[in-house]
Amino acid sequence: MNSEILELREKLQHKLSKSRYEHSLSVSFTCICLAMRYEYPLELAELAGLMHDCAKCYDDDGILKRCAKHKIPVTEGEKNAPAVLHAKYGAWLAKEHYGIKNPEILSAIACHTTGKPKMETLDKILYVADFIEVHRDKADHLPELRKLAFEDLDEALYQILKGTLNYLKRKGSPIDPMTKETFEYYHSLRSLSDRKES
Ligand code: DGI
Ligand code: FE
Ligand code: FE
Repeated sequence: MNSEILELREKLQHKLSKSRYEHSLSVSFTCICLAMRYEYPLELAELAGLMHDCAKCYDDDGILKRCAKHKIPVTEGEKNAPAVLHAKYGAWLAKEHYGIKNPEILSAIACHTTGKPKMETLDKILYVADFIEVHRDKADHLPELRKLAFEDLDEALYQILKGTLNYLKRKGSPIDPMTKETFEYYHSLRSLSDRKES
């Protein structure tokens, strides 16, 4: 077995809470399954899943401060919805602290919370895996979404984006414009592509 992944698991286990570490492992395994289905390199998917929440050892304020310290640009939208920033800061941490160099992995970590227009395969795999992993139990329609993820990755991505935006609106949470932009991009793609109404 690849020793890099074992070493990273050990490091993360010491940094993250027990439940966050378990979530990271589950996302990692779910990424592997989706990578098998969508013919993406398994070990890259495994690593992206493992590392995606590596910044969750800090709270939102701690992340904002660290972004300032390391001169990582933070948008107004991110300042207003700092919960999304662990993704961008996580990509920085994965590169600078954990030595991950692969740009596809870093991209997937960076956009795993808001998504972004024109996502690549690993971006989509991680975004979807984060939502459907085995210990997630709060979202609606999880059984259907889990099945859909293995039938049509783009449609699963779209449904998760739609559900997330509705959830944030219902809760009155601040929405990062990137979350909306991603939804609108995939909404228009879907309208162009075919028959789907809902
Ligand atoms: O870190 P996780 O909890 O595993 O998952 P995540 O990184 O996808 O974060 C999930 C939360 O992020 C979920 O409750 C929805 C929220 N989120 C996504 N886009 C936005 C957002 N929260 C706010 N406030 N604004 C957003 O634009
Ligand atoms: Fe996250
Ligand atoms: Fe996560």
